[in-house]
Amino acid sequence: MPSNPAKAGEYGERARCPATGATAEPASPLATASTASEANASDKTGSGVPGLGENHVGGNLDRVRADASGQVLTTNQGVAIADNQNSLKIGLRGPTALEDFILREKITHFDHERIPERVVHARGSAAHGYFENYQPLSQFTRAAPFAKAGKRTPVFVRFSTVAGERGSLDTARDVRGFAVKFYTEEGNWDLVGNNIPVFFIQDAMKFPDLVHAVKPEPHHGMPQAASAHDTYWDFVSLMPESTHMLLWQMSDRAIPRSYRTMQGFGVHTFRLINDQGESVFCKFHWTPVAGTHSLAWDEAVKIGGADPDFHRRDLWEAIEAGAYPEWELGLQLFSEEQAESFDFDVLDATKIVPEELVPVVPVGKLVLDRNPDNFFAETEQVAFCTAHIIPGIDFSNDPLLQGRIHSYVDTQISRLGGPNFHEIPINAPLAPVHNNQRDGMHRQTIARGRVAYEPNSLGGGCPFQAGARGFTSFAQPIAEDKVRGKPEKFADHYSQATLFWRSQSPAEQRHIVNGFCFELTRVQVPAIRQRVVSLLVNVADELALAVADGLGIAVPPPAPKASERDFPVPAPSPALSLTSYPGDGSIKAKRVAILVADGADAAGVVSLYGALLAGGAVPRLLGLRLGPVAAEGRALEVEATVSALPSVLFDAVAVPDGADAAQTLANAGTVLEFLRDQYRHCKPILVVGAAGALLDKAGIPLTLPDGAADPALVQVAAMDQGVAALIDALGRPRDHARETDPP
Ligand code: HDE
Repeated sequence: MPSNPAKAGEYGERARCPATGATAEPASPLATASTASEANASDKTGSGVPGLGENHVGGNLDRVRADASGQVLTTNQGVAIADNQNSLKIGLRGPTALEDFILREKITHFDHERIPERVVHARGSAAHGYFENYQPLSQFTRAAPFAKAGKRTPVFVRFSTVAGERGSLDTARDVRGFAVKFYTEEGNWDLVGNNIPVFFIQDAMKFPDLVHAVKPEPHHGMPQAASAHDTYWDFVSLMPESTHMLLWQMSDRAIPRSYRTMQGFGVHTFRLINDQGESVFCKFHWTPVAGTHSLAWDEAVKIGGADPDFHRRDLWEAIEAGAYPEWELGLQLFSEEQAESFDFDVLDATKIVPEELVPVVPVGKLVLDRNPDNFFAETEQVAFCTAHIIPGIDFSNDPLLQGRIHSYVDTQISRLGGPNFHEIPINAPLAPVHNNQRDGMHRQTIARGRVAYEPNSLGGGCPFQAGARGFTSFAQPIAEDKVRGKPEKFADHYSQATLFWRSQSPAEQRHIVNGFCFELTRVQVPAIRQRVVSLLVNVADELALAVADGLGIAVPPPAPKASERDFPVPAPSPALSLTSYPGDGSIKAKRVAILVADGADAAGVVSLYGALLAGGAVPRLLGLRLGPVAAEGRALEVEATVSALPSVLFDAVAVPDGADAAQTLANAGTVLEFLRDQYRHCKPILVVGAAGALLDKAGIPLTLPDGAADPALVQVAAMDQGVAALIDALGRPRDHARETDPP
């Protein structure tokens, strides 16, 4: 069928069926119809929610969705293509004719199918979903998503790393972007946040410097997706305001287990404004329902090789499996007077507002329940802009935020090829768009009439101003000198770094020290290492000492402070430790390796497999080779080998009973290494009956280093005694008590 029904009458019978080709007869498009559409449908069944042609975003994507099922191949002009194998030649062995418009169109389009990647946050993954509001917040804001209890607003959310290029690995040590586009009926609101609540710098003026320092060094283009190099540490060591952020970046926050298990933060102080024009300050927090979980550094490095798409795959597969990722949105609301009373400046993005000062109030939840149909059209072309705000929300004067308001719109103009990127379907608001902006590259809208100015009489004065219904900036009185400089409290570079350090568990502190040691060991210039440690002296003596020790240097004198003033360090804040977010105990979408070989206890495997599936986990049978293994009268099918899907790709491992199987597995170095990595990375291990011998062979201690029982090491005589304990351990955060180096 012609793809454009409005033009159907213009096509004759001959256009329907391509001419028989010289080498192969094209299958009848009608004959392929059912198969093709089934293939397409099954592709999406896991998403649970809308199939092709349905869309949460209220239909603005439907208009442009294409489905080739049952359709004939055409050019971009809709001309049916008879032969997609051969170019047009002058004689079978002769040159190709310049007139071959079909070849030229195909190659030309291909030649131009890449767009520039994002200058930062190039590597990312995204999903559709919704935000559901708990209670009306009209006392504080007139923003549409918060208007009613139970109100759902469609969203598109993109997670990203910052430094790596588009094809770089997911598990680099890096900040993660957490950008949410709310398609509200009052226009699009983009909350473009990160998974860390503070930032490296205080003023937008320094952003290009920061990014140039962290990106691959310009002379040789190395390293990729890594901050462990001289230019980065040179810059931050000369920018003491980055110290607080450095502690977060060296912590486990920078190596999340998945996008589903990390927090998100708006970072800056924003304003909420109600119908009366009254304003409160606001900080935005996203807290994952599944809890905050991170990787071990050794694991992150190994995953980089085993599956560079680890986070992308996790997000995609969880949504396909119906284990929809969820976060709760919390707000910290405070008045201007409260802000004045704080020891820090709320306009300084290197500072948090401790939850002990202003509690986080839960106001709604975010659910991601549908994968994009097309990575390029949606995930790549989505344009988040901090300038996209709606009535009821406003900026604060945070100088970092002020610079962002310009940057995001600006960067899309070159990345997406002009000023009409708002018309790209994924960016188009649900709210109607009417203004007098016209033309430009790639304009889609056909604006009717001769009036493109305001005021006008020829167009009846339309489109007209909305007055009080429209966006109104908060009328903040300002009487100040125009200056370049910073407010006094911005000079406090260390008190919150110390607060963060003191709020970490011993294991978290160990990891921070290891993070600094790893990164600074990669730094070649000793003076840079020295300078970083001199910053840490101002944070905590024991931190500076441990890092200096790891680098084999003496602790240097503290870096000079920017202010003589003594900024108090608040009491430790539990909310700053990842241990405060254990999650809901769910095992949904967690991956469990079941190691099998000939002679494995089939009944045990089947019961474990079933219990894991019932809890929403993803069990995989792993062995030394693919195919069936004989297991007490029945065949178990090995789905992958331990070398193809190594230990780091699983959240837990189980080895069922069976003397022969245990013997075979114990003789394989890859299996022992698999178990050691599970142990080293503090993941649950279940061994049943004869499989217990593998622990000894792998050198895995049965108790924790302090002699206590290891709750994540389940050794039982029969499978039915161990399933519940494994599932329980799988639902809990990893217990780092096991961590020994080397194990
Ligand atoms: Fe960004 N940032 N940023 N940033 N940022 C971009 O916009 C910028 C900052 C963040 O998934 C760029 O579309 C400046 C803080 C995310 O598409 C660019 C400054 C936070 C994303 C840009 C900052 C962020 C970006 C590059 C300092 C956390 C990815 C491509 C003044 C609150 C969004 C693009 C996505 C992307 C500029 C600092 C988060 C160049 C100038 C602070 C999550 O416009």
